[in-house]
Amino acid sequence: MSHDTLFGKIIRREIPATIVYEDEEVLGFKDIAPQAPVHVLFIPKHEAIPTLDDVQPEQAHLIGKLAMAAADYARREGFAQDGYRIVMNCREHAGQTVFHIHLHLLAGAPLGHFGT
Ligand code: DGP
Repeated sequence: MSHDTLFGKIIRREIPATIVYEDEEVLGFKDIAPQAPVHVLFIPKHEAIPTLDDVQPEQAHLIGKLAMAAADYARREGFAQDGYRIVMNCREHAGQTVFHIHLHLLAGAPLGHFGT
């Protein structure tokens, strides 16, 4: 699926980002507008899927890859024991603004509860 967004430009290094994690399938970079002391976005590098609702069964493993990348990063950076939150926004009511699926990792302080 080809659906280019500014995250595609970050993957291709066409626009700058602070990249903090990379493996074969996943790129992790700091959010430009952090909502917590640690706020990193994890995205699939090879498939630009617009939303979670567009993920096909054969692509489902990518969601696990994003979560495992976030967990690996948390362990590596030393805040896994204190804890963290992962969030994926889907479409308008969740406030999704970039239509290339991404997992938010939020950490570094106690986080407020959320919902509305
Ligand atoms: P969402 O609301 O789930 O679609 O979150 C998109 C996030 O992307 C938002 O927290 C801000 C971040 N963001 C938007 N543009 C850029 C950018 O150019 N660079 C970086 N690093 N983050 C961006």
